[in-house]
Amino acid sequence: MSILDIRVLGDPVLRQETKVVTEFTDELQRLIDDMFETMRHARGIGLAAPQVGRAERLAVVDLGDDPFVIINPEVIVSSAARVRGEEGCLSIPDIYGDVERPKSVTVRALSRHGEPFERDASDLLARCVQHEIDHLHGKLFLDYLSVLKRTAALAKWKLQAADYPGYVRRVALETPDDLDEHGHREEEL
Ligand code: K2U
Ligand code: ZN
Repeated sequence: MSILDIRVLGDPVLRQETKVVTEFTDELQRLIDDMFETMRHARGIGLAAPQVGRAERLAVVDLGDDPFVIINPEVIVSSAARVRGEEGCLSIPDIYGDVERPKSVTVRALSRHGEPFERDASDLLARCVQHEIDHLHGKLFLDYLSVLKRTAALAKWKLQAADYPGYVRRVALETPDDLDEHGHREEEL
């Protein structure tokens, strides 16, 4: 498995529509495994294929105890109840904003082996799957912010965009939070 580079704001791939997955090849399985490893290294709980520069309509999700893949996902039920919550994005590091979304959703998707399933989600899991499905249609959480908040977020992003030449975030070179600068885990000290 590999840790992939993450594409950041400004890369056109994040604004493109993805392609429906029709073939469940060994290469697709490798991409899925690499996306899980990349998401975990970047301390995320979700990751969509465009974020690693791929056009497949798929995302991986893992809040910590139940990893799953959503391929060609659609939200088929949304609750009338909506909640606001803070969101960030692995493709827009260090930028956060409040987004209002349905509190609960039902998602219809294919598994990594092409089997159809439906899954209910609420709270953080619902927010995550909606955030990932947005990625598959070129939508980012910034798009939900007020003009004022989005302008402020983009101004802040411009100050740090130079850290990501070519709109690439080299996740493999990043030190996970629980390692010190020597690569030792805190409890090893
Ligand atoms: O798609 C991504 O960029 C990963 C997102 C998914 C997400 C965004 C907002 C709310 C929930 C999930 C995050 O950057 S993953 C980072 C994270 C970790 C714990 C809780 C919330 C966000
Ligand atoms: Zn994101």
